[in-house]
Amino acid sequence: MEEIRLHFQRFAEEEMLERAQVFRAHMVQRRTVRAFHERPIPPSVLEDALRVAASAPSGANRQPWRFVVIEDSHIKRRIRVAAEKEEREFYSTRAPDDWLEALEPLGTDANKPFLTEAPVLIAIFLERFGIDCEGNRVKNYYMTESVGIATGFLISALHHAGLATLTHTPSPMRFLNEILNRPSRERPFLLLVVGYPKDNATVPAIERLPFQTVVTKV
Ligand code: IYR
Repeated sequence: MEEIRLHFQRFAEEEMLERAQVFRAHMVQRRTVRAFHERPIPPSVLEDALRVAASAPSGANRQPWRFVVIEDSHIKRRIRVAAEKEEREFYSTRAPDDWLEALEPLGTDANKPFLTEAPVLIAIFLERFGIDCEGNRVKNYYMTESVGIATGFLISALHHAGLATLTHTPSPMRFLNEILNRPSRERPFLLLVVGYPKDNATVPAIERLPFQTVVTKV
C-alpha cells in the first residue's frame, strides 16, 4: 500500500483549549427541530456539510454511505405521503405501549408536515455491499457504525454552519428506494430534514443525562 505524508495540524495548548471550548459551547446548543421554515438554504453550505460527511472513517474505507438530496417539492410530497402512511400504522397499531410512552415527551405523531415544509431532505442510504467493475459483489464492513458516524459528521457540520436538522426514521422506509430509484443493495438508514427552524419554534424541555452517568474514568 502506498503511503503519503500525514498533514496533522498541532495547535498550541492554549489554542486547543479555546477551540475545544468554543466547539463544545456551540455543539451543546444543538436541538432537534420539528417545525421548519420554508426559507431555502445556501447550496454551498449543504455541499460543504456533505463533503464533511463523506470524509468520515469507515470499515476498510468502504464508505458505505450514499446521500440523496431532495429539493423537488413533488418528491418531498411523495415521501411525506408514504412516510405518514407508515407512521399512522406505527402509532395506531405497530408501536408497543412502552414505545409510545417513551415518545410522549417529544409530542410526535403520525403527521409529518416538515417533510414538505423544509427546504431540503437528505435520504441517507447504507450500501450493504458494493459491486466491482466486473459486476461481482464486494463486501462492506461495519456499515451501521460507518454510516452512523458519517451522519453524525453531517448533523454537526450543518449545525456548525447554522442550520437545524431532524433525524427522522419512518419505519419501514423501503418506500425511499422506490421513490428515489435506489438499488435494493442500498438500505435506507435515515431521512435527515434540513433547514431553518420556523419562527418561534419550540422544542421539548428535556435534559441531557448527567456527565458522570455517561462518562466513567477507570
Ligand atoms: N419514527 C416515528 C417515531 C419516533 C421514534 C423515535 I425512537 C423518536 O425519537 C421519535 C419518533 C416518528 O418519526 O414519529
